[in-house]
Amino acid sequence: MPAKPHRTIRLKDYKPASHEIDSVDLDINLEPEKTRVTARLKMRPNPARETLADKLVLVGQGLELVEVKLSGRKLGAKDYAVTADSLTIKAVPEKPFTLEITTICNPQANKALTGLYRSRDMYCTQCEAEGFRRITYYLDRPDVLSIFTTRIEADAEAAPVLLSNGNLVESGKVGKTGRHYAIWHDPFKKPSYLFAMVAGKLAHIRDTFKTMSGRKVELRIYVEPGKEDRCGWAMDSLKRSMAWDERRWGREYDLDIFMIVAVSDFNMGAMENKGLNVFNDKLVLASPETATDGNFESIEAVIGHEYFHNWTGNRITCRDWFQLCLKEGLTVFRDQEFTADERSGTVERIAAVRGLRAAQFPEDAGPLAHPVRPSSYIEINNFYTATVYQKGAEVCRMLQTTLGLDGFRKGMDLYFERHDGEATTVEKFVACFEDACGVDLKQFMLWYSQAGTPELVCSLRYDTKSQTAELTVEQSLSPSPGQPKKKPYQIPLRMGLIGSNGQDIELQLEDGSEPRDGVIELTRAREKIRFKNVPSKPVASLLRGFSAPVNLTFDQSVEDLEFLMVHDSDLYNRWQAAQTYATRVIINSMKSAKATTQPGLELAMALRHTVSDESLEPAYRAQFMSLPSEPDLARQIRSNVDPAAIHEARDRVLKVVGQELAELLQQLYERNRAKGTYSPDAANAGKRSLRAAALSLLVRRGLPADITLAAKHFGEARNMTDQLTGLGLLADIAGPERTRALAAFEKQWSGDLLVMDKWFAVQAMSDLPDTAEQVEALLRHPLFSLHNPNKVRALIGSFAQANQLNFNRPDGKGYQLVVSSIIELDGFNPQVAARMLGAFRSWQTLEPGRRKLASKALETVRSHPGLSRDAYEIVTKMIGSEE
Ligand code: 0A1
Ligand code: ZN
Repeated sequence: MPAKPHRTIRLKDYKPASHEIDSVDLDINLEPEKTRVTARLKMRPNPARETLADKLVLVGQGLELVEVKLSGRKLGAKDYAVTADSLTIKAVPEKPFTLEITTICNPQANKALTGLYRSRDMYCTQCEAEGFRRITYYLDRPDVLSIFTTRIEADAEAAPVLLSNGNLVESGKVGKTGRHYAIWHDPFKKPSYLFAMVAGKLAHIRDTFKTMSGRKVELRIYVEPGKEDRCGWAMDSLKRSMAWDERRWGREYDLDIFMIVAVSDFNMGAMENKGLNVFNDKLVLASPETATDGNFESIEAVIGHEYFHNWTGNRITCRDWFQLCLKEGLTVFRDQEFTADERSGTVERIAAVRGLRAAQFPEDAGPLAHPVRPSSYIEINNFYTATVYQKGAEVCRMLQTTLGLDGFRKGMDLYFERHDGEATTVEKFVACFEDACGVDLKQFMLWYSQAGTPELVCSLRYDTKSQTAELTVEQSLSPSPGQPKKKPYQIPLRMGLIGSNGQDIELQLEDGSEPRDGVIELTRAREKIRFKNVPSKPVASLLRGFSAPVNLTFDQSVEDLEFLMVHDSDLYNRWQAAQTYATRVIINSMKSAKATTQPGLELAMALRHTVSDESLEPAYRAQFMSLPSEPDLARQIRSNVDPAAIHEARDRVLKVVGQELAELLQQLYERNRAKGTYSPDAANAGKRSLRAAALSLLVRRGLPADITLAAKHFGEARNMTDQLTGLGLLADIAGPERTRALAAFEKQWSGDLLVMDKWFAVQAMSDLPDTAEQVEALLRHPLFSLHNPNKVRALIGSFAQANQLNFNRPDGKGYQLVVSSIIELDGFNPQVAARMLGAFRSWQTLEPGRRKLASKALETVRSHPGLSRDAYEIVTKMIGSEE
């Protein structure tokens, strides 16, 4: 029997809270197994309430209730009712009152890593989305904003550092008890999900930042003692984030101190708690020896992301969890713009689109599809998705593309002005752009309510006589769960027409007007756009910069693609043309594996021009050479997917490309050697990535010399980027070099758990045939632990989500392995378990044999007794139940 159904929460049922909370005084008395929390809440009926305010229902979970006082009077057992997840005070006055609640919780036993828990010896909290209710009974919802004052008391030796949101107002010893305390006050109203508290033995580095109005802000990064020397990059990223938010959006920091704490056990990447960001340590700690260029870049992006939340999320928060994209989509958009400005705009755009296509497109095409603003959920933690985050960011980007940079900025300024200090909605956000720019965005709102990736089918006709080019665009949208019929979107299509000389032709519409920045606004299911004064047959470059999150079908000849790869003034679309070309070659070679003996020859020639163009950034050329991934190809094939056939065909083509370009690749490899000491900046990282891309294609040839070169790259590496590049390549090649390299890496890094995550991941991603067995063995490795989410993601996540070949092994071994780990994990950490289940999101696109095995594996999960609400929601949607 399936697990019992759980309650569905719906957007349309939103009702304001019964009460407001003017202030919260928390007194947290830390003990590993019995932490006593007293919450003093100053409350009053909410003027916006739709129900009577004569009783009060608070939520709470896993709490032991000690005492409740209403305006100073201790309540008797008959005055309140306690259930597994609530505390109801049966009668409260319909005027301001004080409620004092004392509860006990057990941080040591909290393995779900939400609420108050312990990571190693540290105490820390994670309250988004609904963790605060595990600390005390409360109106734990984002539209209840309050002023928090937090007193923390703990053993002075076990927890010398005591932190919470806001500014420190007092600290001292508690008599002669060996305990001490600190009192923090946050002057900004906030919802409970932004509350945080950290206590433990922590070291810190510090710096200061002078804001644009001249205020001095103290900056601190707290880490496990001994790790201080790995915090420099995070601090540098923080200061650049603060400066960028001022420069680009006019947004200044508002407290006297900004703190970041790195913790080892964390369900997600990081958390934007007001003035006290808590981070997964892998997104803080970096040194050249222990972190890759990719890690450095993620640290910069996530430090930026959490910092930018201070305005988009904290100062202006969400009315309810359905509005999650209001803070997340917007903040991802902001962090992407930050990366683009700090590094290279095109390279960032390519990376963002790769990420979107890899994570969000499959979500949108499968059983977990949901709109950027979902209309229902069972467990909100399941909605921290690629759709809410990444597609949500694309929606903001489209607004910017449609309104222009200045128009978008005006709308943002109005949003900050109108809604500062509020919990608001997507409608109110979009209204700011309508009002600031005098436009109607009604149709645009569909991007928030319809799921699925639109299909754009385009064709171009040229008429020599009238010198006109006519572009026909049809948009369509397939049904998705709960949405059988869809309406056409407003889509900003950025485009160009390129003349035979390789130059862009000035776009002139029929009425003589010129589209701004080459952007055409599509609004109908089918439309024709005519361009006049086009002197000769042009080549069209459509969806420049990926101006909308759609699938584009445009029947272009190989010659046109080759032309675009060389001439398109839009570098993003040059890259896209190469991807489209390569996809076509690989898929064709699958269809006629025998007929084409050398698939990829022409592709190699076409790549050569751009790859060897020294005027282009190395990082861009590296992206240009990174041909479509196996999941990229599976997405194009769409149904009856055979991952092994894809792997084989891709391998075959890449081998030819490696052989054909060998001389050029060797040159690139030699000439881009970094000189001097390691620097993580974009230019140096770009060189390393170009060398890595060249080496990876060379190794495809499978020659003994290539394997020696990969082993040498590994052995001579002076930084983690090069070391891991070498190890990753060797991990796919059975033989003594592989064994030696893995053993050497383990020996060198077994004392560093973060670095060991890379060792687990590299093996889990191997395409060797016994990878599933290796992963199974690694689950028993002494350094592996299901209790550490980073380890779970490194081993199980990498295998299930980044190893299409072996996860989908035709005998079902991959599925079984993953499912049994997920079931065990679900017993104590449902959030991470449910996330891992996402690996099955495309199971229905597989060929029948694998589909059957995947379905069986999912059934095993569904029928597991005691399945969490988190996993239940995902698995039932995935299978398509009666729900
Ligand atoms: N708001 C965070 C994401 C986040 C969500 C839930 C968490 O707890 C399980 C933790 C972090 C962000 O966007 O960075
Ligand atoms: Zn965020």
